[in-house]
Amino acid sequence: MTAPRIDGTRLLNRIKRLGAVGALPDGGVCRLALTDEDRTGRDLLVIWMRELGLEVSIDAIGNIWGVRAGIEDGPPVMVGSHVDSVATGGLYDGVLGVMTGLEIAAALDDAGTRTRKPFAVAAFTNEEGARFAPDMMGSGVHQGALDLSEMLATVGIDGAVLGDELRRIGYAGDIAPRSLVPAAFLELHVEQGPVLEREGVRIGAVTGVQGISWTEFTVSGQSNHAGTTPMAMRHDAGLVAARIAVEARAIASDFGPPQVATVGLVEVEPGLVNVVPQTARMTVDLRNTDNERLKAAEARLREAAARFAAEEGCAVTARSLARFDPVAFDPTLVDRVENAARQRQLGVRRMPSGAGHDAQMFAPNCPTAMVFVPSVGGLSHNINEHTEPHDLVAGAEVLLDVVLDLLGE
Ligand code: HGY
Ligand code: MN
Ligand code: MN
Ligand code: MN
Repeated sequence: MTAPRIDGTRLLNRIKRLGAVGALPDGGVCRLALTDEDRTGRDLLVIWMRELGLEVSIDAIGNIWGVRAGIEDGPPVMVGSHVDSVATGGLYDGVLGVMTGLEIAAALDDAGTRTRKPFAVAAFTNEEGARFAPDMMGSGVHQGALDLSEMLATVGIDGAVLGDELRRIGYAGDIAPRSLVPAAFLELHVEQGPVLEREGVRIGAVTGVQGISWTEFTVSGQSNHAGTTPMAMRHDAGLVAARIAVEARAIASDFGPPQVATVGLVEVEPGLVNVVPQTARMTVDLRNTDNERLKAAEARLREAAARFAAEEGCAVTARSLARFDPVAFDPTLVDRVENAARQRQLGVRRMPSGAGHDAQMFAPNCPTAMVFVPSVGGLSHNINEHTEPHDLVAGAEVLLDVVLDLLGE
């Protein structure tokens, strides 16, 4: 009996094949949640799961998981992530975690290994939140952090209703949320930041995920002639949006790391060169590992937005698109990730995650941990996202080692 081992070529081939779905002309992918490209990626995943003999389930928000039976019944050890992407996505964000789950199932089969516990591989709906906010939506519903009917009614940036899109692509399953709490949940993911590469460390033993706050501001002013309207008579919604953006940046510099602030979207109407903007819509993404600091940042931003609007004679509304508290992973499981890396003579360091992940939705309900591998140049949510093949495989091997221990217990 040989021990299960990762077949790096097979893993990299699956990543490559999924990367052809929604491929962009200059590299990278666009598989926005519940689009045709996402459906094609999902279909390929289900084919692979079935080829591996996994028992496939699809729940009411389209989460997909495949289970490999164990000697005993009961909750599986689950490995998961996502296959949807942002519009300028890379090949590895989310995909690495799901493909590694398939690879672990294949490695178990190759070795003829029967495990005490069942093993599950999962892909969660709309982890990115780019088309339909909030992010980590599928895993949030799966684990009870988000309400199914509320999420099904979500309207996307293109006006589509999430539930309609789910039915349209054929992934409206009938399994209710919270149908499965795994024995443990693990996610392998590219770091998406510069830390591991900068320090020359191969593996990140992720200790948790920082708090996330997404707010949409809508400013209403008055369109007017750009040439004839004195500055004191204007109600310039565009100016208010610009001041909010500058304030977001000031918050990040005043609070200092790890506080970050991102203005990802700014739209002004009518958006014409000679018309004072009537309305402006923008999003601000604030994150911090410390929840109290994040709340202070949110309060400062909303107070400033109201003040800027009042000074300009405009109205402003703020709508929360996502709000997740910081999450800590199971320290003993983080230890296992660290030890597994060391056993393989891989440099490893503990670190929080700057990005949100499906794993954070499992952390309150079962032992959860994540493994990071370096992102070249710290790039992600960018078509040039890259992780060296040997690092992708090393991450998968560390995950395999941790999962094998858990499957046998
Ligand atoms: O926004 C995030 O951190 C994740 O990529 N959804
Ligand atoms: Mn991701
Ligand atoms: Mn992402
Ligand atoms: Mn993730």
